[in-house]
Amino acid sequence: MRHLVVGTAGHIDHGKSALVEALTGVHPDRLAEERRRGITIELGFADLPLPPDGVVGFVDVPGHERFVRHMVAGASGFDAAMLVIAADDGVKPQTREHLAILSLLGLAHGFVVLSKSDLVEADLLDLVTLEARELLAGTFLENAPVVPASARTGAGLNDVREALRALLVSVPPRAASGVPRLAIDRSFAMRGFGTVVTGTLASGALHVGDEVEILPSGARARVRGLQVHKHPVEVAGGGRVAVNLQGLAVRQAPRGATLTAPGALRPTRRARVRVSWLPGTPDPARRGPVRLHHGTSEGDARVRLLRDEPGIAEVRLSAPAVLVPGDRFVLRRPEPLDTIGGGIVLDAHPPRKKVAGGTRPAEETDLVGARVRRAGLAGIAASAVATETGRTSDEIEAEARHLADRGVIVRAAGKLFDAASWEDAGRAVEAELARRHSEEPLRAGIPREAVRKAAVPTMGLEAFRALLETLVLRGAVRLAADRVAAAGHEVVLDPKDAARCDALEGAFRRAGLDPPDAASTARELGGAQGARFLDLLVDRGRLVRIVDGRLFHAEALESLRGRVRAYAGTSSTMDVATFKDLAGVTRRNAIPLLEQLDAERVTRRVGNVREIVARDVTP
Ligand SMILES: Nc1nc2c(ncn2[C@@H]2O[C@H](COP(=O)(O)OP(=O)(O)O)[C@@H](O)[C@H]2O)c(=O)[nH]1
Ligand SMILES: [Mg+2]
Repeated sequence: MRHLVVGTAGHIDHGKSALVEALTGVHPDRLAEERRRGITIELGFADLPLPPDGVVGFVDVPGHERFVRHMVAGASGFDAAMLVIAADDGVKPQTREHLAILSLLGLAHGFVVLSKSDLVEADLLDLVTLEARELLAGTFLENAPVVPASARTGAGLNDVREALRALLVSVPPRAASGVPRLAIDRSFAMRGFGTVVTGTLASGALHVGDEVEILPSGARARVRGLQVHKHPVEVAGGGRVAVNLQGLAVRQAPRGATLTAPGALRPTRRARVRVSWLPGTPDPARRGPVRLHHGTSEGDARVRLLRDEPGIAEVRLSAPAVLVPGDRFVLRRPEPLDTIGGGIVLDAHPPRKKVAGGTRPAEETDLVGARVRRAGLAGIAASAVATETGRTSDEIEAEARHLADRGVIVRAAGKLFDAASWEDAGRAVEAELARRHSEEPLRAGIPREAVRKAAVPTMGLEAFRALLETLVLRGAVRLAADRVAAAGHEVVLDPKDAARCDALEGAFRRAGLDPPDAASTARELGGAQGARFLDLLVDRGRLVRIVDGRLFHAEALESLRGRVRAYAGTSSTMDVATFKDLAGVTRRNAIPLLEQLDAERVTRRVGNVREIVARDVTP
């Protein structure tokens, strides 16, 4: 069944609470003090079933100027508004202020009641209707019905009900998709049940049994029970919701806090916003300290207008708030107390500095793309984009796929990268390789980590590996072990150097598993460039540096592996003495060679023996 949250609005004593009572039979003033003084202080709640179309849940707000903040807290959860203007009193300050607040909060639906119609003659009613129309011109209520009614005589109440019914069938339901978000407007302990919080579910859905998080505190709890407009449900996807929380004290879930899914959102103290001021707001008030009302929370804030971007500002909050792009807020000044403006959140986690290259951070239309651009070569996980933008990881993943298909972003190593930055990174790697190759023409390959640090230091190891793989696929680079080289790079030796290099290799080949001391052999056979030739032989895979740092000829090691694998036909394990005989090496060489085979996962050490892991398939 359709549930619609309709909030009252209007000046004090204009008959809002009386109208709600006349319609629902429930007096919305809950507090003893409210009844004694005859004024509404807190939000009141009452339901009006309108079968077969659904239920209207009224949120009755106080009209007194001192309690406007309670009105703002309630208004953030309205689906539609019922603006009440007393026919015998006309438009008054809080009529205007409430209408301004509803407009700033982006409300789009509602109607007007000219209340206490029993107190005026027809011609006066016409006059007030004119006054109301003038007030509504240019607002979201411009074309809304204006309905005269009397809570006292009941005149016009049917018209009010029909206006409500029209809203019930026409106002689009809130998105049950996305991150569940409920701004808590009441929290209390219920005997035998524990903590109950209420509010309007702005997006997403809640299920009985869900784990939830209260922000900004981060306290966790479990949903024990749910009610929508006072009816127990298993799943709530909009409307006024009461949530019974298990494992949480009332004070841990106060009004103003946000109930959401664990880890789905991140509180912030800074936001980039589009701000609009109510007419007549003086400049100092715009700059001065303000109260920022958002959802059911409020706090001190400062607004810094950005000189080169009209209408855009950065707000700094004195305490963390749960803001999400697209959220509306209201700004009030403390002295004299008044609503001065409001706006819409563009980016709840803006960068500290302007991004080099002048790309604007997070425009409303391109939240994912902008965040990915900003992340640069560090990349950003879809889950991080989700918590900063208030959307689910699934939604971000879907958009990322879409952007990747269009070639705007690149998905690699579990992160999202800006395609242009990714291309730049590839070019930086190629440029670095070209530079290193020309500096050290005798080196067949450059250690990957050295290339990463020089070319793309902000890129993570895994992303860099992925980048190299794309460059390999493009035929731009070649990989060998932990080295990388430009695809076109060849080490060209003159005949004399080639002979020296061959001699050096020959010495290691002949020595087999008892290799000579590398440094002195290199000097002896390779001359001044000897060390370079050794590197070259390693790069070319002719020599292999084993775990203890010594160099062996690759063929000697390969034949050793073959012998070990073949031995697996005799026994699956092998002790050091057996290995010594098998390899024909001294004990001094046996231990490091075994450790090398362990590292290569040819063997595995189990106590004092080796298990042969990599066995010949055919004996
Ligand atoms: N004559 C008349 N008095 C009304 C009507 N509605 C409310 N009142 C009176 O107006 C006063 C203020 O009403 P209330 O509902 O508390 O106003 P609120 O501050 O807007 O909630 C009360 O004394 C009501 O009895 C009405 O339709 N006709
Ligand atoms: Mg009232």
